[in-house]
Amino acid sequence: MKIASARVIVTCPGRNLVTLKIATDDGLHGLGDATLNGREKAVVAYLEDHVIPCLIGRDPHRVEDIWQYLYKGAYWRRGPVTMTAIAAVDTALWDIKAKAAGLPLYQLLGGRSRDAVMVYCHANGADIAEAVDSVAAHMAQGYKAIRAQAGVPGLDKVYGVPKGGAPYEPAEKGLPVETVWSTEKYLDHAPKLFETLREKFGFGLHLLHDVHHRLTPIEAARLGKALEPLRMFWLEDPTPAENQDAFRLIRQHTVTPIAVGEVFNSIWDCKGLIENQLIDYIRATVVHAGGITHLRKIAALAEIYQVRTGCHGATDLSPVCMGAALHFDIAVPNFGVQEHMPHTAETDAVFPHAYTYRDGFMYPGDTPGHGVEIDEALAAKYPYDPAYLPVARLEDGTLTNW
Ligand code: GCO
Ligand code: MG
Repeated sequence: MKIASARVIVTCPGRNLVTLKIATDDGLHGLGDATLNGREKAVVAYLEDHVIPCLIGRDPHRVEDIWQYLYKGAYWRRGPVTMTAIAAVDTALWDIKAKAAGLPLYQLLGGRSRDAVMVYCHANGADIAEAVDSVAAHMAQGYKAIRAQAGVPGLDKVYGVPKGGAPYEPAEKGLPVETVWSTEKYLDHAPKLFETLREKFGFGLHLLHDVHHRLTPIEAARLGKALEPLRMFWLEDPTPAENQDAFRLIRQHTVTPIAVGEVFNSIWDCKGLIENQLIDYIRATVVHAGGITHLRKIAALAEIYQVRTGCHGATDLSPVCMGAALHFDIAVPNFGVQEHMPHTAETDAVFPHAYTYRDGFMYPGDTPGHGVEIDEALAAKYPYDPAYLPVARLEDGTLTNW
């Protein structure tokens, strides 16, 4: 079997999504997600100009060799654009391999380690009362793990909290929107949300919270300590992780579990955090961390340090990534939880899929491959529409982490 062709498909059924489709001379095809939120066209060019010409004629079964070829062969290693492009190829090749075998992808990854994949959803509100209602509504849908975010008094726009009750979507049309951030206003308010949630709903529910890289290590330590009695499932991205040692300070002060890694793209980004047991959950996922091939290596490293997986699964990761992630999740021994932000109905129609949600859990399905396809005619009806993540400034105008 040989790779006969490969194409990049860009579609915007509510948000921009990039898909790589690889076809073989045997008539099989595989799909890989190549979406890098706000930088979509960079990955499109990387794939079209530099990767696809090198793929034609290769044996698609040689998944590891092609991964090494694209990683080592570029000389310029790592980085989100490169690793997203490699991930797209890798996911499409695993899809082809599993289809050729007539098996769901998880069977090629060692088979199921569990019956179902626990997922967490997003609950949010303009204030604590609204966030409480949103948590109640998600509990009614069966979710066992819920991420809660609430507006902060004195701040107009807060990460994770949409305006007007719409589902949260991080990217906005047009050039980047500027938002204002105040750590002082947030830091005293955040514990109140979780105190209220525990008072209302007790401790039988997993609660998660995303700090979205906003705090310094000592501020993060303070928040972790304040949240300790509320027994969080995790506190996510408490501080930026370029300097992995920053997490030592957080760890010295709190036993609140820490989750990091949605922006990571290689094992080198998380090596120190895992080996020094500075985190509890690693959030790298298929599309931004080099595909199934590389993510398995990250998970294997994490396993020996009792760090569990918690794959990123926001709406900017397409259904193709979600499908592949669910096969990974159900197979990997040290699975923790999977993020689930449901896509719009338009997106689900463009990407028919075998995966399903039921009562707090997701199931990858048993279709050969990763179980996600693309309706190209429908995809063509939604042309690319530039959108960006917001930027954040402090109240004095200083640019800060969004
Ligand atoms: C999450 C993330 C997202 C990101 C988004 C960026 O935990 O789901 O933080 O909301 O901000 O995926 O593209
Ligand atoms: Mg996050």
